[in-house]
Amino acid sequence: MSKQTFFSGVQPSGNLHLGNYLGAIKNWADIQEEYNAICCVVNLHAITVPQDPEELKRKTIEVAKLYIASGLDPEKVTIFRQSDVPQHAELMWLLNTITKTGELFKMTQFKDKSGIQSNGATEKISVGAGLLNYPVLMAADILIYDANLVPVGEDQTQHIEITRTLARRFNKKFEEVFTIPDIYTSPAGKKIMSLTEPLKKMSKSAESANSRIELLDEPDVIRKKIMKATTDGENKIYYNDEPEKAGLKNLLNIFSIITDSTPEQIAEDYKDKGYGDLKKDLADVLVEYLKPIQEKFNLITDEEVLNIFAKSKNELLPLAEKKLAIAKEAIGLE
Ligand code: AQP
Repeated sequence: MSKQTFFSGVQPSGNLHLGNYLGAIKNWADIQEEYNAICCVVNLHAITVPQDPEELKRKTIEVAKLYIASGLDPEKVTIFRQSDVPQHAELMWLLNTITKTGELFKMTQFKDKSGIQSNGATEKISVGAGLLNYPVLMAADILIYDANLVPVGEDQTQHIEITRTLARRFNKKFEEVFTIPDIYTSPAGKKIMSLTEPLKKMSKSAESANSRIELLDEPDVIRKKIMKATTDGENKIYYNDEPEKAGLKNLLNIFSIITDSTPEQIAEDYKDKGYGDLKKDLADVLVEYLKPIQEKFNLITDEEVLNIFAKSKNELLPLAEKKLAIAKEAIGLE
């Protein structure tokens, strides 16, 4: 029986962090043998907010290196650059015509990044239309390869829901063209929170680098960030959902995921100790955890990545062309 396909991606929009790894990339590596895996560096998504051209090129290669350093085997996984397959953008246009603007204005990511007010006021929004249409491009990315599964962090589940809606809508309005993909979020790493504002998710684009552990952070930087992480004044270690304990909860979650334990167990182990002890040990464990990824990253050359992009492009272009042609024919364009 042929394998099912998973599709996912990361934007080269900054420095990849622990949230990107635990919420997404690690899960791809875990299931790469079971699936036909397609892992994209979504550079067209990255330009929905301003990017420096040279930096964008550099980060696109860096993200692919981090995929490989995180355990994705380029012999088995198709690692590619989104802009190398222009059919994604063309399919996006087709899907745009069946997407309602109201659906897009509702998206949490759009609201967060555009600063839209909760009263829905839109007149003052001056962000690019690409940011609004971000989920439609994501739908095209997924549907063009008939992906069965999309492993993402929790913040992206709303975008997969709209992908499913658009696929169903297209299939009903025209013909059965698209596979309806399932969402996969790992129970443990689906939402790693900011170290400085623990009620918000850890993010590449957050202003303060202290808010995130970057995958390529040096050991002393990791230690400094963890020791500075926001907790609370109680200095008492227990695991619960009170907003005041959100910083501690996040540290316990991270600790448990990377040591293959449970947050409750870590809290029990440290119940007679202070936050300083917990943070010091967590920093040590994190340094060791990221070391193999960093070592492998340093061995991969830009040339290797560019060769992988070229090979993947050749493999994917005919698939994407074929699917796009079917969609165009269903609409009456071909
Ligand atoms: N904090 C997080 N916890 C768990 N998963 C996360 N992801 C992102 N942040 C966390 C997951 O990482 C994958 C790639 O994300 P993306 O590059 O597409 O953009 P994003 O979701 O908007 O992530 P960032 O890091 O916050 O980037 P910026 O700041 O550029 O927008 C996705 O699967 C995402 O769910």
